[in-house]
Amino acid sequence: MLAHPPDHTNIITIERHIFEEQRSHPEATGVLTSLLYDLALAGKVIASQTTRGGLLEILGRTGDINIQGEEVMKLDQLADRMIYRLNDHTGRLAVMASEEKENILPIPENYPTGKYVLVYDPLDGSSNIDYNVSIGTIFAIYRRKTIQGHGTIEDCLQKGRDLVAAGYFIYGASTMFVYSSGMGVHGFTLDPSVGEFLLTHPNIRIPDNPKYYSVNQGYENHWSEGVKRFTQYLHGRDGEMKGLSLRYIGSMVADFHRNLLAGGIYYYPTDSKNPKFTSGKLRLLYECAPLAFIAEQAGGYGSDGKRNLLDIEPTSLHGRTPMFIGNRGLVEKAEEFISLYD
Ligand code: AFP
Repeated sequence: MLAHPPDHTNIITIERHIFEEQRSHPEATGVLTSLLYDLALAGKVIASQTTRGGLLEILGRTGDINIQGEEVMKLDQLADRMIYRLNDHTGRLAVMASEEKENILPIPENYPTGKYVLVYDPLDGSSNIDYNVSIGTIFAIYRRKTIQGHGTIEDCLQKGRDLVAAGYFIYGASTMFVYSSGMGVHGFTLDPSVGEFLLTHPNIRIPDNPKYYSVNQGYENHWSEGVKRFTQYLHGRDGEMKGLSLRYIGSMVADFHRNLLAGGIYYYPTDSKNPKFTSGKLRLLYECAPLAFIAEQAGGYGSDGKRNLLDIEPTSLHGRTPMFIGNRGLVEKAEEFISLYD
């Protein structure tokens, strides 16, 4: 017999954590708790598929018919479908919207609707899949604006300030689930041996002393004067600060997650030479607003270079915006350079 048996009371599963957060809201009905738990399940299923990424090459290519007579799906389509299917029948949602789909995703007629709205980017950084680099899923939950029945686009087009909860999964060396429902940011790591997310990073705060800046510096020639000068500032050229190290994965969830834990800034500014990205590349609804919510809950800040991303009202499902996110001081510095030089 062990002299000191392990103390299992210190092991906090995602279920226990979400439930305990709910208890501090006496008015809560438990619907949000269940919704977050549904998402945790979706994350586990997607994680199990991402680890099989390279096997598609030998087990079947996208578009092939597999042994069960089903079409082999790309991982991003699979993730998209998984999140939708796990949430379409629960009666918790009025409507969904996915970065993968042009229009809103209604709840099927034969299922009940609920009071929340889910918007998600099923697989962010998907161009990295073929190279076995970390990728992620981002989600955001709003309260519906319409009163009843099937939700509409109006329910989806809400500003980040109105978020009820947001989070992401990162599929990396381990799978993590990081979320906030407005009471700080908490990170869970999937223990694959028991198939459960366990609390490993309670109350995440962005460290005051940043270490990294993350940007695709290959586009530097296309940036505005303000963004160029801000980048030089990060290099420590004007002597005001010690230069930061550059780390850029090209999967925003992974870049954001590292900077959240280590301190730093991620940015994707406008690109004057690429007509597709003159208003930035990243989508306000699916990527920028949810991560800005997390950043703010962790003591950081997300901006489009001029204003708080959480205050921008989306006008379309797939609208893009420039984004600067991470340590508050650094993001405010970016705004300062942009207002001085652009
Ligand atoms: P993909 O999902 O098409 O790979 O795009 C990823 C992304 O939206 C974001 O996660 C990255 O940080 C950014 O684009 C990378 O874009 P660049 O390749 O232009 O640097």
